[in-house]
Amino acid sequence: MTATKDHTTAPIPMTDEQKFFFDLHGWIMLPSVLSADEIEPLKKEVYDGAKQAYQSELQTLLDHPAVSGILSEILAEEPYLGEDYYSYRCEGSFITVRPPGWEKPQGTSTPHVVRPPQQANAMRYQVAGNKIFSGLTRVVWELEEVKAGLGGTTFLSGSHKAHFNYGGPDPYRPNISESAWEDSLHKAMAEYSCPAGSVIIFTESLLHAANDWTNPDNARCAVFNCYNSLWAQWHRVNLSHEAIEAMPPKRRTLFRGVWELGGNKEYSEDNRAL
Ligand SMILES: O=C(O)CCC(=O)C(=O)O
Ligand SMILES: [Fe+2]
Repeated sequence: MTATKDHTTAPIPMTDEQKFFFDLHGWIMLPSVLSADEIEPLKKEVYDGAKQAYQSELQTLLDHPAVSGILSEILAEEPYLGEDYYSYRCEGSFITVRPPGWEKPQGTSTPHVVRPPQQANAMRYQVAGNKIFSGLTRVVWELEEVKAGLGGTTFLSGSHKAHFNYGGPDPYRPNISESAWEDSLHKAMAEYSCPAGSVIIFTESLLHAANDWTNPDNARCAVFNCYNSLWAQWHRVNLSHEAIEAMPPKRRTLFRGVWELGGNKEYSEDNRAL
């Protein structure tokens, strides 16, 4: 697969088992999606300084068949699916390299969400008509091994469906700061171990946190891509028309404008999300 061509492998459908656990926990891990040969050039780009997955080989992760079937399942519905365009949007990407001893930042180390799922809003996780709608959704590509307890992202499984707030002073606050039971919430966070080349997918309605990277054996080298429904946008898209235009046609549709009435299937300079 080269960055200049669209993927030729069809999106891999989400399995019933994946749906069950994504709904139950709010996140799933797909182990060893990439082979060692596939990981190497991606890692090289990251260690050479790439900060986002919009360029070179890294952009092939944006719509990798292992995640595009799942994203269609959890962000789109039948009438909006098509072969030539994606049925969900990409609205952000960042890359992080965390050497052994890297210390967690103030903000994202507090378990947080996009919006607390106890209130109705367009970003939140929902299930209706036997269908998941994940809202703002994150896909993390781990390009180095992650060992549980040594610095991967942690999750409060099930909290994407919590009906009660986190015990803090403000029900609209999108994190657990000042909660009377902050310690027990921290203790309840789930961890994962995974080989290099694995993927984690989570709804941003789930409490999640960044952690100190204490694994002495390797850095954390992770690509964080963010997705949303065709009808909703959270982040400003920080990507030029030229960068999108350089992508193959189907991949470009990840960046089209946020509207649907009458059909919105192609990307163009005047039909892009800003
Ligand atoms: O840095 C991390 O491990 C967590 C990042 C995060 O909060 C997010 O992707 O929304
Ligand atoms: Fe986050």
